[in-house]
Amino acid sequence: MKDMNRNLVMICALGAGAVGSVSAAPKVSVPKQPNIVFIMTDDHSFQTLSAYDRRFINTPGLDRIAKEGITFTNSFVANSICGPSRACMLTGKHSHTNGFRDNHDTFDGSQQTFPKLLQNAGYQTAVIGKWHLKSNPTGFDHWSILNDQGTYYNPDFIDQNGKKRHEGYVTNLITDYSINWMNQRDQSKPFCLLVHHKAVHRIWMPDIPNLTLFKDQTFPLPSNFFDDYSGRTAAGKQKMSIAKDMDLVYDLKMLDKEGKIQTPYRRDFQNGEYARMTDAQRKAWNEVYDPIIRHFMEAKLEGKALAEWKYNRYMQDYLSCVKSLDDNIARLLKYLDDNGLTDNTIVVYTSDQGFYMGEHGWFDKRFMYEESFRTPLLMRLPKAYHAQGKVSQLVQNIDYAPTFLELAGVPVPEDIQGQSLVPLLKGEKPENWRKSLYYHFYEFPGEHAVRRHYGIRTDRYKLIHFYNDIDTWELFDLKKDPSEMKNLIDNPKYKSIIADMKAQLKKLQEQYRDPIINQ
Ligand code: SGN
Ligand code: CA
Repeated sequence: MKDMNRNLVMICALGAGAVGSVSAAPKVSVPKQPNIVFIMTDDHSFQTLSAYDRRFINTPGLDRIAKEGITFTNSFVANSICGPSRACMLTGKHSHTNGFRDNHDTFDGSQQTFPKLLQNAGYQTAVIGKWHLKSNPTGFDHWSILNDQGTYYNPDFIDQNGKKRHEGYVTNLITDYSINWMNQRDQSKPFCLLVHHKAVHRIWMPDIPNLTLFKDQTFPLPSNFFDDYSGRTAAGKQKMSIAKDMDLVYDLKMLDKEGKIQTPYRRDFQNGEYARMTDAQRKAWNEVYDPIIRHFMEAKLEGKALAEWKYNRYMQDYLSCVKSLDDNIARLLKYLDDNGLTDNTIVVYTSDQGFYMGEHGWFDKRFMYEESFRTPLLMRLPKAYHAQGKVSQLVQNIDYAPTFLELAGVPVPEDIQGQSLVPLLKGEKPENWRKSLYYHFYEFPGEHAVRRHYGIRTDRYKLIHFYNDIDTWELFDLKKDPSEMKNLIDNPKYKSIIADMKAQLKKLQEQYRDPIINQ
């Protein structure tokens, strides 16, 4: 574990190219305008990426990025939900500043984004896959995006020519199209390619060859799976419980042909993903799921046994989707190798947020609790940078834009709120690096009923204020209570820490000019 907090990055070379100093010239020179391949997935938890956590699945494709690059061990989002997270990354600004607070908003594509700034600096830019910002992409020479959330099977893609159904499995298709684009790009320019996957978003539909991968496997329940939410009012009001809210047919695909399993979202599965399949896909699907459905019906599970069965079924499908992702990332890395691109391309891997794998009894995200506030972040720089190891400083997804700009030699505009990660990639420990993170989630009323909240996290403590239709505060001591089960807000021993955290929170809200302070 000591290793996890160690900064063992050596990048004497980094200063020579991207950050301006020429004193420590490396043997192999760093590219002045490196290519950038920015891979982002949807809802991929760090618990299911073996560079972070080995309990559930091996992900050699992703681990290769970690092994050959940097693993950020304290990586967080600013607002744990899709569209807002993407808007934070594109702009380097918090949600209240970029204007995209929840998934119902429409992104103002006329504003400054890092792809636009790179494009102006001579980069060829493209985005392929999930976009989910309602307005069409701006700042890209090429875009081919999924329709809204997209679908796993035979998805519709939208580009300048309109919407079209493409036959195949979404993770494979996004990788194919990314490779096709790199093949036909203008080779005289550096490029920035955003490969944005739909996986591992609900409803976790595995690709046909992976359907049986985890079929008979069971997984240890998280220790707080049967959390009663005592002392945490907002947590008790959510609707993202595996036991209560996860739909047997929609989420877990128990579509029995006799129609005995009637659930609120049965039709959504039947008329949605299931209906989109080709006959051959559906036949292969049924061959695997029909016996699972039969066993489930025979078992007549109830109470805790049913909750546990649902958890395992969820894990099986989710992990099978991660497997496709990992295989496709390995394929993309191999393409870079085979085409002489590995030594002049930065590869970044992240997710739009983390996800609950049964912790607190949940699926989904939204909360500022660790599992969804954190997100995986791996960066592989070209070899000449010598950037390898682990970085433990607090970083956030508003930092990616200034990092890409600095690495590309493009001046970082002053209004960007994130901080360039380049000093951390160089192995430095800057004195003035942020000591706390700011978070703000807005989507209430909304699906899963997670209340609006904002908060602050330091390396040790987390303070959250849930507001709107409730008014509750929570304080956690992450060292003593990493699973955030004990709200210390009324504990007199923490009085001065609470006062200090509240003062720091106010400062952050002033620094980032969040209008909430005026309400
Ligand atoms: C969909 C999902 C929700 C999920 C949101 C946001 N429901 O609405 O479970 O929280 O997306 O996810 S579904 O029935 O459509 O699957 S996000 O990653 O796009 O923000
Ligand atoms: Ca997401």
